[in-house]
Amino acid sequence: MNRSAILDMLRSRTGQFVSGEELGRQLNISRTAVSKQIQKLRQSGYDIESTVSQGHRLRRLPDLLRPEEVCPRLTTRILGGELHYFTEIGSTNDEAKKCAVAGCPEGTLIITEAQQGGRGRLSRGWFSPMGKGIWMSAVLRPPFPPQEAPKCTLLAAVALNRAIREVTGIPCGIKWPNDILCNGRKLVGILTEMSAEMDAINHIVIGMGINVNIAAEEIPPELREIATSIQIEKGAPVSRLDLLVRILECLEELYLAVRTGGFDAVLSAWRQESITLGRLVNVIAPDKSYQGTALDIDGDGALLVETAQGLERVLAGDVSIRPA
Ligand code: BT5
Repeated sequence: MNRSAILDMLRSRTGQFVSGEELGRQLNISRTAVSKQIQKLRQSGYDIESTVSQGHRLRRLPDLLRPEEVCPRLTTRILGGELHYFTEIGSTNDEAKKCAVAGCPEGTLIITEAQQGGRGRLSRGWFSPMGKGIWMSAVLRPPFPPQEAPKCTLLAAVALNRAIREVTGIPCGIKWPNDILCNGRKLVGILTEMSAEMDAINHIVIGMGINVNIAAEEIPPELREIATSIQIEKGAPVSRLDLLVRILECLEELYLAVRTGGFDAVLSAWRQESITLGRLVNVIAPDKSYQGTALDIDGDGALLVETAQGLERVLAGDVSIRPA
């Protein structure tokens, strides 16, 4: 309480000193109590300078995804109604699943600055360095049947692609089913997980990993050929906060549209923003591997691939685009 009030006062005069006495007077607490809270703010990543003679000043507005920064900027009704923030965590999807089972409201978000055990599909790892990306998961409780769930990945991909293009201007596109690529390298990964009964969804967790301000040399050697970041593609860092806010707006807008009108609009937007359709692809499906031309997605979101042996319908698997 005191901490966020202190932060508000420093923020409203960013770059200027505010004396400990003034802060204490406004909040009716001692200067020692003020210093303690300032210390905690500093530990959580705020760049605050303190001097004995002048007091405290926030040097610059931080690019942290803390609730104090995010919530005042949100215009969404559902997403972010509850926001759980971590400096570091194993995996935001694991935390989101725990919250969902414990009954958290729809739209709950888990956001972290870093993940120790970030996950991709099939327990692959997800590189999630501190303060350099957006690593988050959203809990949804959609009214549609479990068979529709895989299309939530397509929905998230359209929302993410749209927001990234708008905020950064970089030429990214969607690769079926869960990647956003830029110049052939992966910028975003999406991991959708579900808990359901035969005919109803308990909850869906959509995990999103967006490489934002990672420099080329910070990408681990084993990912250098396949991964990229917005900073690398744009040639300059971008505000994670601005991007996060726009992503949540796009995601909620599409989700509300799907709840009332079904997935058709998402599927056609996906087709337009896809970089998979019309391309030669290698498919590694759970039961076999083959090559062919990606023709379309069907009403279930499955990828339709024309092969020498006929039409294949891909519901799960890895699809790589072959160089033109
Ligand atoms: C994905 O899996 O692309 C889904 C990634 C989802 C990550 C988010 S972060 C927030 C939430 N919490 C989690 O624990 N997960 C979600 P898949 O298609 O299986 O791709 C995984 C592969 O991508 C790895 O095996 C690596 O080759 C590569 N990879 C790992 N980290 C990467 C990164 N930061 N950028 C690009 N590629 C990466």
